[in-house]
Amino acid sequence: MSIEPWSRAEFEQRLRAKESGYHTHHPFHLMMNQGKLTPAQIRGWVANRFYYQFSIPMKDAAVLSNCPHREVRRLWIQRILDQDGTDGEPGGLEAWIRLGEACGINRAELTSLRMVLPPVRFAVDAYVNFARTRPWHEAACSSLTELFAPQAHSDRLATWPQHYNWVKPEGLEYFRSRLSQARRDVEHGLSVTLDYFTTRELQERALEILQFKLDVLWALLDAVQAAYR
Ligand code: AHQ
Repeated sequence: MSIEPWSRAEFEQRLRAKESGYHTHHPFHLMMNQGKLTPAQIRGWVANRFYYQFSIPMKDAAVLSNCPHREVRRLWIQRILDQDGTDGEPGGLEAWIRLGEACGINRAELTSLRMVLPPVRFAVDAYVNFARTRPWHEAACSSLTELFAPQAHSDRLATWPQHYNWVKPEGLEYFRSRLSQARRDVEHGLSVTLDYFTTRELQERALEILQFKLDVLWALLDAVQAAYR
């Protein structure tokens, strides 16, 4: 006997309820918001998160390469432009490199990826490989942790100037840029997820996928916290 699918509204609610496992609740992130991190810990976080940011455009290109629907690709491709930049715009990766410079990490050191910890590489590569090997709508669903990202960015914008005033203020530009970009991305990602995960079994799978991605983000902070005591 097949179980009835959740309504669209209930399915969305259950996706949003996964916020309780988001990395803003990780001890390292709580210490960040409370101003308890040392410069070395902030720099360790920036250098390791750079590997995540660096990998996002390749993840999104993997989604595009697996997606046969023009109307989805023409929206999804904007994510790559946001990060890699266009003629007029330096893009998110450049903004993250400038965050590194604002924290005292030089461009060559950050982009060399020499500071990236093995577990961080492992977690981020798992995310990129997920997008390469799973159907495109599963990879789209996995980006929905960004439902909760605007809160993370606004927390940083609210607390870093006060707690980490040694970081040059222009370095925070990346967080500002994501407030609107993340909201627009999740609007598309959510509508795709609600449209394509339509049976109860698929809806349960979507929650599993979201948990996988929450684990990627959580594992990244576990590694940074362990390495930068
Ligand atoms: O800066 C972030 C970003 O560009 C993305 C893309 C998106 C995805 O496709 O998985 N996820 C994501 C995230 C970004 N910043 C993280 C943060 O805490 O600053 C949050 C992260 C996410 O929620 O997945």
